[in-house]
Amino acid sequence: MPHYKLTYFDFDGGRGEPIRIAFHVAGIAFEDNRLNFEQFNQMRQGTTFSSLPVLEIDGVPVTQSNAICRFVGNMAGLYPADAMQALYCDEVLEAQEDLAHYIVPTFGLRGDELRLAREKLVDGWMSVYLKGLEQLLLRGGGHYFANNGLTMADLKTFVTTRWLRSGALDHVPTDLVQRLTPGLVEHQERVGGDPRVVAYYASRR
Ligand SMILES: N[C@@H](CCC(=O)N[C@@H](CS)C(=O)NCC(=O)O)C(=O)O
Repeated sequence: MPHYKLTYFDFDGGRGEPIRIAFHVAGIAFEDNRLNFEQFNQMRQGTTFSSLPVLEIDGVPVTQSNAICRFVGNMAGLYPADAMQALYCDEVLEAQEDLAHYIVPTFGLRGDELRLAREKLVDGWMSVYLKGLEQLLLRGGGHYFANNGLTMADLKTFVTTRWLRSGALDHVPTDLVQRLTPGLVEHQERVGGDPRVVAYYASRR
């Protein structure tokens, strides 16, 4: 078995979290290398694209969280073998990358500038992507996005909606997801209650 080392920020969210859950579901041991921002700044020049996550496989680094999701998802039985279902899964993964690119520029803002940017985001792209994701969930049957079961698409969306509902993002109302897309709240609860996901978080305690 190769040595897997996943380097990401030290919080239970973001682009690294679905990968950590999938490793646990796969039953594959991995080195969970969690960094704070100072540690990241010291090592960022050594990463391929000056960003995280980075998965090292026997010391060879690989980047791009969705590519890593597919790789680990395959090993965990969380990535569809059927090409059409894989397409549905990928669509959800990539949509959330788009959404992240709208959210990230607001991180450096403060005060009124932050409030205005976040309000625009909430009424604009965040609403567009949440509603779109709910549509994709309905296309998949309403419970899961693809393959009639848990896939990486569900794990990534679970991490995103949990974050949006947590209050961690100033000026993003914690009831936004519930108001706009109640199906995504039910989905978050469904995924969070999946025994495989429950077992992962139990292993973190
Ligand atoms: N497309 C890349 C994006 C990676 C990315 O932007 N990662 C963020 C953290 S989630 C990062 O390292 N940001 C550091 C920075 O912007 O300084 C992926 O999906 O892995």
